[in-house]
Amino acid sequence: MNRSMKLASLLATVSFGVLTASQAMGAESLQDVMKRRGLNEKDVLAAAKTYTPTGKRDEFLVFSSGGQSGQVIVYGIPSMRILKYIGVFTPEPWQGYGYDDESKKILDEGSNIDGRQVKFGDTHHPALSETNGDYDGQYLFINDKNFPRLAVIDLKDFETKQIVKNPIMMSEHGGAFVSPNTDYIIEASQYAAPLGGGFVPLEQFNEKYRGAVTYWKFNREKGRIEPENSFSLELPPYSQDLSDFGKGPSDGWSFTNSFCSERYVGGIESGRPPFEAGCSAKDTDFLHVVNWKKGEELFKAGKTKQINGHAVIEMATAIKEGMLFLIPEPKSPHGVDVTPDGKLLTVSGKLDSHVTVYSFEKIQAAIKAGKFSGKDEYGVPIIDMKDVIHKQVELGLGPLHTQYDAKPCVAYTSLYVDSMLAKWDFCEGKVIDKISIHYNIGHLMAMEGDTAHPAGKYVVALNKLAIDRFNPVGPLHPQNHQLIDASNDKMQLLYDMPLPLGEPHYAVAIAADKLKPHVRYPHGTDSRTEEKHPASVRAGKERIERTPGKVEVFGSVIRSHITPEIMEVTEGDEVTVHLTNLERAEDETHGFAISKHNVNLSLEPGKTASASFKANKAGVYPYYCTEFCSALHLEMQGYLIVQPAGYKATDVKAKEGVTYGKADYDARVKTNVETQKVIDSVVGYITSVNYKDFAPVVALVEDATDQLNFAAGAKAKSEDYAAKGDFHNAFLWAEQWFQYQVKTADIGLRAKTFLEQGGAKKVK
Ligand code: CUK
Ligand code: CUA
Repeated sequence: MNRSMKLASLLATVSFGVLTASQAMGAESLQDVMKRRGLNEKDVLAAAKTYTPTGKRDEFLVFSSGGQSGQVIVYGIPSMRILKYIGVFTPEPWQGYGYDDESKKILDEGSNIDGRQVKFGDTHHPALSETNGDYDGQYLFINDKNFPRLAVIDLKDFETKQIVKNPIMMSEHGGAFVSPNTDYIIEASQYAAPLGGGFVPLEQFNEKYRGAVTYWKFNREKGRIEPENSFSLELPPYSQDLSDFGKGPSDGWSFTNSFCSERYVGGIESGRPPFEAGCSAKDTDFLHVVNWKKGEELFKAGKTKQINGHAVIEMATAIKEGMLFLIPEPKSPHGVDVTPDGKLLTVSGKLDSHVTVYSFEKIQAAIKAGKFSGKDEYGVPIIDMKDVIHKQVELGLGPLHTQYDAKPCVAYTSLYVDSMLAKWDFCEGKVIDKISIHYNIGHLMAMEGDTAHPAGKYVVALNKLAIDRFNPVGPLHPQNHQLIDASNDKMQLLYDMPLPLGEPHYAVAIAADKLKPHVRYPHGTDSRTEEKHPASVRAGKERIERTPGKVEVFGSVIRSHITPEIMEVTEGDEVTVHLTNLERAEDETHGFAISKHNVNLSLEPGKTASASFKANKAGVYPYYCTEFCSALHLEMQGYLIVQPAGYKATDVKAKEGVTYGKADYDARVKTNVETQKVIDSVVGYITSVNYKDFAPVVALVEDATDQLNFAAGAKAKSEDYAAKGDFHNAFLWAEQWFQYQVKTADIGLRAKTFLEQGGAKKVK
């Protein structure tokens, strides 16, 4: 813009009265903005702590449960910017999850519950894989409370790779939690039921209903759970709740708390008090203390009972072998969290104002001495609470969950009823600070706060209700994640983030530099098996194979066309379309959707995905790329032609809208030759500097070289046609030659900018 144009546009704005005089001058001061938006100094400080300028990245990544959406939400800290929704127990159309054949296999099988395709998941607790008790950035696990399932997400590409269904539970809650080296992932039942399913009358609750914990064996090399190497432990019909694995000195043990050890069976409809009264009557419930290493031995020795083909250690065996103990815990407990050093466990009672800190050493001493206060009705030894308490600390009303700080002895506990978050010292047993959060905090999340080496700095309050925090969007409100600066003893509230996807129970935060996800897949990858896709193709090898009643398309996508562009099938054919994205450029994803066929693929660079469908209705169905991938994205199109049975093709040639001649061809070639000069100058610059020291540029150069080779191919075809005097086709191929040049130039310029901004040095 020159000065007079600038002036004119300014005048135009001012005359509409939108801006004040000082803004029209173009420079609002910080004071002006504070005044205009009603911000005080504290607000501005909070903003400065979270605001993340363009191009800057977050220090931590959060994986939050997506609650009833059945998905996982990924966001950054401190910016609180949402980066991804990972489809887990429900379809996620953008990623093609639940639409392409490869992911359908995982989701459909994992959602087939007793012959019914279930369409939601109640995701609760995400868990990151650990090595020696610390996050390693490799895998994420998440459980589903409603259908007893557990999913494995690979953090190489943030995709769901496996869903395992719990073979014996009817509901669960206390998962997913991983052992310090991710050998096992725990899943604990919630509401007691007959193990393995089936009908048993409620009158037999005490005798026949049971709880359980499942120890899912994880094979890290394969990145998959091995159901055949997993086992469960039968537990009394108390409502088991959350769990945690021991670490360090407590490695080999796991802990699961419970509520409703009253074993109340309800019956409000027949005039009895409701569950809420019957399940909270006693002053204490039971913390289950399990020697899972012993359990593993028993499982390997075959001392188990098979239920639905799954090995279960019976309670009687566990008691006899000394692998199961109970400790009373006050009152309606929720959450058991092992300290980073593995020496202590914190348990909170929802109806108690204390947190109780148990000493693992004292627990072991009591077990060794055989010092028990008695047995429960099922014969499980009960350890006396006062023998094993390290400290009881009064924190406030409704304590729920605890996470740990980088500073030794410092913990954070959510106070649901008080709507506060407490920072406290569990060694000394004293409160350091309390901060009001907006409302009804459930879980909380400190950075790597459940590992052996928490990172401190921030805490997020996962509030159950948002109430009046955000602009109203109807009776159903979003949930509210509140970011708190916890780097000092005194905590400071920084930011409210609405999460509108379901009730996010729990979240885990990992240092961003521990994650090393792929930028692209190796050519032709089936992302769900992580192997070479048998139907992947290289450029130029695209084909259509036909057998009676079946059509299989082996196609490709690349800026800006789909090969093939015409797919002719016959009504009634079973059709499978496999598409490989031939791109290597970062973020060059193409989509693929066919009109009216519920086909939607996401094809990230290198990926091969497939869509199978029956061509059940004769007609003409446009297909197209669903990602705005390039200037000619809208032209990335084709037709699925479904011919009626018995249709005979005519030999009349299709008449196109425009015919081109020699003058068109010559003009096109002239432009192409000039374009090539621009490309050459960009290439000249790139090769004159140390571009090989910049990995992303090397990838871009590979990509540009590809496109340039395609350009050379198109140029050759165009010259062939011109030699034959067919200037119509010669022009069209020259046009395609130009399209490839444009893509080359686009990539080349991206590389050049990267080099210039990255401080590349001359080498020749
Ligand atoms: S839970 Cu404790 S607040 Cu982990 Cu299901 Cu929701
Ligand atoms: Cu590919 Cu749009």
